[in-house]
Amino acid sequence: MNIGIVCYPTFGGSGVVATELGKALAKKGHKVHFISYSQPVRLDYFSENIFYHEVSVSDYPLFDYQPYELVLASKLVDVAIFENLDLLHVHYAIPHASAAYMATRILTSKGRKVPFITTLHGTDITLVGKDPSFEPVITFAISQSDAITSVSESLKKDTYKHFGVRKPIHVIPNFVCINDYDLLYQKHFPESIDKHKKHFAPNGEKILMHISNFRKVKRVEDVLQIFKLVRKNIPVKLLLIGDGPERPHVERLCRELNICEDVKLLGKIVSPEEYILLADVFLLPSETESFGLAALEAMASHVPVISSNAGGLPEVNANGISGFLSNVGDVDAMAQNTLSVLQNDDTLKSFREKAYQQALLFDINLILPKYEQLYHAVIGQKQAAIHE
Ligand code: GMT
Repeated sequence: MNIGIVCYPTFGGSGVVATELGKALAKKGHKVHFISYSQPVRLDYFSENIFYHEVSVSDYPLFDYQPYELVLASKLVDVAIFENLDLLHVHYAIPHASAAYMATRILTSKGRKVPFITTLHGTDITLVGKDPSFEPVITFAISQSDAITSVSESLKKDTYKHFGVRKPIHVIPNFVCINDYDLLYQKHFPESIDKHKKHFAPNGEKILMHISNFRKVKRVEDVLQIFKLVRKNIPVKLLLIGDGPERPHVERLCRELNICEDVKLLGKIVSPEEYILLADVFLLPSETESFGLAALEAMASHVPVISSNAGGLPEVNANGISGFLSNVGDVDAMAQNTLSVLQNDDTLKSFREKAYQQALLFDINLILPKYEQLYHAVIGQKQAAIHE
């Protein structure tokens, strides 16, 4: 197949999933055209099957706001015709679904039928999309998609609840390439992991880790509160990876809680996988989380997860198995759970193994065929419609 993938190129989970999906499709022989306003951060290599088309928006002085969506729609038309695309797969509804809708209608007017699939990732539904300033357009564009997917049952439910969408939504969970994680683990375990752990935890302290975009919804302040409670009981260090609007607040709170000497903010890291290997426990106390890709990446790295039970997290983190779930904001329970995972080496080892086993359920080899099947179905439907 010849597939156009539209995504955000940044560190966010939707861009990561879209890029990893495209790379895996290309490995299976499909031609994959990434279309975005800059090269996706995880698009770290090119092959004969991978192409990148940049959407560049000119800076006309007339506009206070540059019309990115229109430029994207025009680019989609251009790439679809020139590259003879079989379908478009857009990740994150805003504004990708409406741009794809417009592009496919323009293509129809030119006698080309190109279906589009919208994958809902989370905040496009739970936060931004619900906003009345977007809602009518989002509802319409999602409903006009030839197929809709969501990354969890929870997000599917939220979409039906908040939007007037009537079409079926296919749940296709996010994934990791277990083989890549295995290779990395085998390369570093145990010598190199121990060596690098010493860098951050010189006296054998346990390492807690959190990775996010430091937005309010991630409740990074809860991470600090959990850490403080755990630190009262056992020697620990906290590594924070990522950056975003909450960072100054997080830095202030570190000082207020008097924990700065044991907390390290590492900022944005393009490939955090090597760092995750250093963690003993991964913390994700989010307010809402449609899936929690970061939690899955931790589990694939043999790291148990202490998380909230928001959104799709219970579909990813198996309570009492790969880690523990607690109500949003219950930092006492999350600290207790962290301590119970870390209570002794055998318990930690067992949680590590079970976290990894749970991650195997989300291996790309199990998930990729679900997308391929959907692509075939959607292309087939479109062709049948042409011949009617
Ligand atoms: O986590 C974020 O805020 C980024 C956001 C995105 O769209 O890039 O993540 C969402 O999509 C990820 C990939 O499907 C999911 O793993 C995250 O759970 C989801 N974030 C939220 O729902 C808050």
